[in-house]
Amino acid sequence: MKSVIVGTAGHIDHGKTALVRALTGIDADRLEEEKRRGITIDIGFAHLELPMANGEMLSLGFVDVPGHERFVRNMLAGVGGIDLVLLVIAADESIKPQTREHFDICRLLSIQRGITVLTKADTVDPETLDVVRLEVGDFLRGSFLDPQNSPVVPVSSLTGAGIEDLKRALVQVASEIHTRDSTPLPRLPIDRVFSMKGFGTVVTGTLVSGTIRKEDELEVFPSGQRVRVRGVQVHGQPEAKAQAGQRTALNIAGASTEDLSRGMTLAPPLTLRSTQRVGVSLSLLKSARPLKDRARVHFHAYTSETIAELRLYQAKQLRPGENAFAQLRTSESSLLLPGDRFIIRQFSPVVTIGGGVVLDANPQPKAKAEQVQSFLQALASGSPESTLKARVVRRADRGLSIAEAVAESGLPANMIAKCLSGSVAKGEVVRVGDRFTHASAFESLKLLITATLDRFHQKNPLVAGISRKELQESSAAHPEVFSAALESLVKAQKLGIVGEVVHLVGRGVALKDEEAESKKIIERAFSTAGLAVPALKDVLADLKIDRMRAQKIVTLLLRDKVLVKVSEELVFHRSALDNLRQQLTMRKSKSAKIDVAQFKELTGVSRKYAIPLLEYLDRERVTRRVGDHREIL
Ligand SMILES: Nc1nc2c(ncn2[C@@H]2O[C@H](COP(=O)(O)OP(=O)(O)OP(=O)(O)O)[C@@H](O)[C@H]2O)c(=O)[nH]1
Ligand SMILES: [Mg+2]
Repeated sequence: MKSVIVGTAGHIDHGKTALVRALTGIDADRLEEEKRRGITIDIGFAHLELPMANGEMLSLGFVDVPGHERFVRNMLAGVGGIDLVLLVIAADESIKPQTREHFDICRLLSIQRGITVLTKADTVDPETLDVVRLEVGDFLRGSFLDPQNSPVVPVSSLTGAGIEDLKRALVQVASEIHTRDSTPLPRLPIDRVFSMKGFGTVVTGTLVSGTIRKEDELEVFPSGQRVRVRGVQVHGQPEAKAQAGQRTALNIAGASTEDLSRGMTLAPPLTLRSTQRVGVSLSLLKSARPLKDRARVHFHAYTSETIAELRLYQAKQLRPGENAFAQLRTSESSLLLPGDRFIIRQFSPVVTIGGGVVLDANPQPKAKAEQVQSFLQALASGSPESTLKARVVRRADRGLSIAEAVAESGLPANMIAKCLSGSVAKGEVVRVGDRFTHASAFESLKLLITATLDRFHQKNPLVAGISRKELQESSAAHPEVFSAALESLVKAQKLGIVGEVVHLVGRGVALKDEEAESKKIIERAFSTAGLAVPALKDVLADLKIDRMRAQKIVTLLLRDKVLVKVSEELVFHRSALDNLRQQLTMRKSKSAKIDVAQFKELTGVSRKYAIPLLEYLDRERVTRRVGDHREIL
């Protein structure tokens, strides 16, 4: 059975509740105070089944809203999930302030279809009714309720005149509405919470997407509490499941009425995230005052309501009638997903000033304004495929996992893989396990890896390569994406991996056996010599390898500070110099002064070594020359 949610809209006392009763036989004013005062305060509900032209039944769920200007926020809680609006205008009063405001809200929420109902037709003569028709026609021209494409039906809820015409119009318009897709993740914005004897906690709402079944586990957003669905009711009847577009009541286990309230949302556990920042496309009404960057506004989405601060990307203010991409920072978290419509109202005095659509509920920290704007542009104009691709591009070499894509888009996991499969096949997107990376980011990562290796090899000609871990830490890439990039470079024979060490092919060749052995010989010759070092050329002359290769090894030992050059001719082992420093520090406790003779005596070296060593120590600021002796510092 096709289910459509019908909402009323219109000025106070124009006959919305009376109309719903004339259609359904149900009084949607359920509160005692409403009955006493004869006005609607909070949203009320009713339902009706009508046969369609094809013989199938049509299920209509009604959300009746209050017209009083003080209760617009309650109206907003009801209007969020509706498919079709009945714009109620009393024939004896015509267009009034909340006619305009409710109509603006419907347009801003992008409600696609509706019927204009001229109520209280019994109270005016035919000429007056014609005048009202003309006025209303002018008012609605060019909108989704333009009388050229959408019915205008005069009725009297008192006499019943026109009610059958209205039912026919409802069937006609409702049958043209696309059935909501019940496959995406279910989301139920809560509009009422109460406790029922023998049942416990009950929540109601319009199921805006997906399907909820008995025994489903759900998460409460933003509190994070887990609940279980004990029972499902649709229009007061127990059902095995509720589907998108149905007024739904759930009997809940795991939460009390105090834990839950209007504005919270029920959705599958561990898949989505609440947010306090959303990238949006925002429209300001022509009737609004200019809205400055950083202005505070009331933010309404589905049944939730919070305060938000506006962040504009380009201008300092948004002028009446303008649209812009912007970020809204809400004071409270709520569950919002791309495609969700919202309304903003002026902070004070509170009037509706604009609204729009959520494009991105996961703004990335520190993103540049221009990048964000072009990203939002791509989201605003794209299909699920292209918007997902834009999300992949945004994540660069961090990649976008399926779980992240689900949380960002609200699409179920199987849809994500399906949407991206075309791009993967074309090579535009690289899939690594459960993660997607745009091909250009993947190529850049490979370039970054080879450039890092190239720099490393240049600086370290005698080192085999860079450790895989160190190389990975030099990039921000996701480890899985990084590994895939390495693998791809290995496959392309650009680089090699030996154990944990990565090198560019043809570079960073490890020391050959005889070179490694020679390195050891040189090192040993100097470490055993202490300060009485041999001449470097003598040590090298004894090696089995040629002079060029021997010189390479010395360069390496000097670079790694195993050997230290004290003068053109003299090279010492680091350990010998460390010992010397220690000796001097110990001597300092006796006397801070030392001359060349005393130095020779202390170290046992000849004058040929003593002078260069003392000059080296001066340079190292271990000693300072004062006249013909040194001061130990
Ligand atoms: N004569 C006549 N009176 C009507 C008609 N429809 C509603 N009324 C009367 O108008 C008054 C207001 O009707 P409601 O249906 O409560 O108006 P409403 O639009 O729901 O008002 P709010 O919910 O407070 O915004 C009631 O006294 C109704 O009996 C109608 O078609 N003809
Ligand atoms: Mg009412």
